Amino acid sequence: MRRTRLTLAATVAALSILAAACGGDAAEEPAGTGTTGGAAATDAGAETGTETTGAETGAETAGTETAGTGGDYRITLIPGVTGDEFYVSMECGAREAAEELGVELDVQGADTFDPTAQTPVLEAVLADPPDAILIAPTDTQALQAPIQAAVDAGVVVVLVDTTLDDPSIAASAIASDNVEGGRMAAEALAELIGEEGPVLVINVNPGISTTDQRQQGFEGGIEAYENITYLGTEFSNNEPAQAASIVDATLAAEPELAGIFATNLFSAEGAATGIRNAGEAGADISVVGFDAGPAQVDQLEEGLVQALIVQKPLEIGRQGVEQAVAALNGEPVEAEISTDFVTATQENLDDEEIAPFLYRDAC
Ligand code: T6T
Repeated sequence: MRRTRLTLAATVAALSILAAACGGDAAEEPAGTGTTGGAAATDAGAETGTETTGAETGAETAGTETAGTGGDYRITLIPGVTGDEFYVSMECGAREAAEELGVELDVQGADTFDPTAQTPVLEAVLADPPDAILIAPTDTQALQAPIQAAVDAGVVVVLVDTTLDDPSIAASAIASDNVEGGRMAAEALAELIGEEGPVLVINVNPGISTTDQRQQGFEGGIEAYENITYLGTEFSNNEPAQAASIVDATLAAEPELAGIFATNLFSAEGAATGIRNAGEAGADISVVGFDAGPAQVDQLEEGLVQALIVQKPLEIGRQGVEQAVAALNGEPVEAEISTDFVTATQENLDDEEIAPFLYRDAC
């Protein structure tokens, strides 16, 4: 099968400069031990640096304890879904910060990325309210009222990864610059396909802030290429099998398909499976995926995917705990923190600027 080999060196260099301009890109050294089991609380260490941009907004004075660092605070992390290596890596960063600051961290999550599954998890957590929660809301609207209930119960809320229609109820919101990530994906895909041909986006579901923004950034970026036809966006419901079927159906209708941007880990894994299943018919299609779970890295090595836009979930988790503790201590917090990306290709996977950011399946 012929795969479009990577010619992304120039793009990666340009994007690195851009990323540096947008918030720095110093090397971080994650390393950890222990276990992570989705909703199970575990102790683990992880090293990650913190280079982010954000607007400092003065003190939030939630919480009543006056500990020097972490006091006896209890913090619960509620990821978008359990078993997703993006959130596992976020947990690792949160655990490291919790250990350093001397706070107790518990992780509770639903096993599907779905507001109807996540809301009862949040409600159960609030039955015995912790001092703070870090939460990745699975829908910008549906989680607004349940999270407001947490705030009303006196819990400090920090949004991690995804956000709400009105994030002002949270002490802090920490996320990748997802519009920029989508734009980076458009640029990488355009280069891979020689700036011409039909391209498709495989997204998760509408209403998720992160992936909506990636789609938006991609659409904004791709319209600059007059010989690229944007076929639109299909939704995978976070199911790899559904993403693979989308590739199959699109190829049947559009055999000249040149490229795919898949906006998250499961969509990208499924897109790559779809390409593999297509055999020769998929041989010339380039795929740019978001995230960097172990299976995605394998697919990159196999040549089914040509580039991965890699987030920094360890950093998001670490900063989430730091901001929560600052808020609980009545110290200044940053209302919004934006983290950057690296772009992984077959050629640079082992580089020290890339390898530390690949996601973990355990802390
Ligand atoms: O891409 C991440 C996360 O940023 C997004 O909000 C949901 O999907 C992932 O967890 C990957 O599966």
